[in-house]
Amino acid sequence: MSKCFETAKNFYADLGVDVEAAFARLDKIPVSIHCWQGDDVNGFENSGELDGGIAVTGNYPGRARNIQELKCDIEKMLSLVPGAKRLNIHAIYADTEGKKVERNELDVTHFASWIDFAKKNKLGLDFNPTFFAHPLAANGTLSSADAAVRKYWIEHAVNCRKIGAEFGKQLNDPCVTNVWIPDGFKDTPFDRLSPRKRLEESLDAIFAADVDTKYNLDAVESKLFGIGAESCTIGSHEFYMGYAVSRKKLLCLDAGHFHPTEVISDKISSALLVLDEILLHVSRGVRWDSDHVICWDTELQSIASEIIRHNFDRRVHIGLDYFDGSINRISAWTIGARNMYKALLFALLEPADLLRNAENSGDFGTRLGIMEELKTMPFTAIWKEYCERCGVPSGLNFLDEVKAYEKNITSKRS
Ligand code: RNT
Ligand code: ZN
Repeated sequence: MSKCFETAKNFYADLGVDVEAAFARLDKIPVSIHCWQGDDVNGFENSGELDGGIAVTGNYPGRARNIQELKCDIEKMLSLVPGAKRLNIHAIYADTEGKKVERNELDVTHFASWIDFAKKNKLGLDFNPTFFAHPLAANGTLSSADAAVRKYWIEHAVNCRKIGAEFGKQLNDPCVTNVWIPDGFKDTPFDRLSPRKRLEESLDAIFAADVDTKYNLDAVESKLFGIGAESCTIGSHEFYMGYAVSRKKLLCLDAGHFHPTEVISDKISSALLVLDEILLHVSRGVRWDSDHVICWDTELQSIASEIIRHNFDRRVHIGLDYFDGSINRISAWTIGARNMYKALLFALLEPADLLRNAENSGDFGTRLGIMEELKTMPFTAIWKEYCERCGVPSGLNFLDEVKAYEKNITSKRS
């Protein structure tokens, strides 16, 4: 234990904050890290370009080209990130050993190697049906006017819920299976209602299939707009908020899926008044849903603080969702994930009693004073100690590891 840590701990103790208790609580808050930062949301189907209104920009060399490379990269990234971790995968990451398997024919056998990987690395698994990068997704999926198209995607989603339940069962840790669809219109539609009715019907059909909620939790993700769907997104916030509340599903709030000045940190407390649990896709939009690597900025801190202040540790499932192909992907992944834990730790070090008392007595000057003072507290020493206890690099030395890995592994990929 470093002298710096001891001193820092005392600074926090003076405010009534127990650093050891903060560490113990953080150890139990899992963050679900997405697999798709490693390969620009490509997956292994080779079915074509990424579409659905999402885009990865940049062509930094070294993208994982197959499942072995991706798993190797994930393990590298995990070794650089402290805390309890889960892994979030998409249906397009099925391990079909080179065989073409239609998405409505996927089953858990195609993910057996991911279950082994999760066991080996002591990870819970989360899952997503993939409703994009597929010829049948060109004109809508679950809201399509074509019944055959809807049927295909309903079957895919049902399969994915069953796969999710198998993950939950085999890992003895429930899986969150999240539905996001890209459906929408580039130009102003005449009828916004009919596609929404069809989406509602399709979702009801998907969730009618009997899947054990002990092992699989269903989430639905809203969006404001996507590229090529600028004028109307069928699965809007209002649509899914109503759907999640009326069907008792998890609502997924993605930080990049709202108007640029709208923040999801402000939505958590309202959503949890009417929902048991929610899912977050922690991301960073820059002007649009650009999925930039998450920085330790005000909004990230506010998201973490909302969870910690109200003891939502179990009710908020924290997932990450960003993808940047313009910088070393392992650093992108690692920096974003470390920031999430950093924000959670910072939130855990708030003198909650002092702040609550100040607020409750109407002393907002004291509240502001404490909040500002916290920004110059010796947080670095606490963060470094937490990383060390987790056996991961505590500072910029994580970049040395990324560099060495790049030299020996990723730079050799063409
Ligand atoms: C798209 C959604 C969705 C995807 C992933 C890959 O805007 O955010 O969550 O990013 O499923
Ligand atoms: Zn998302």
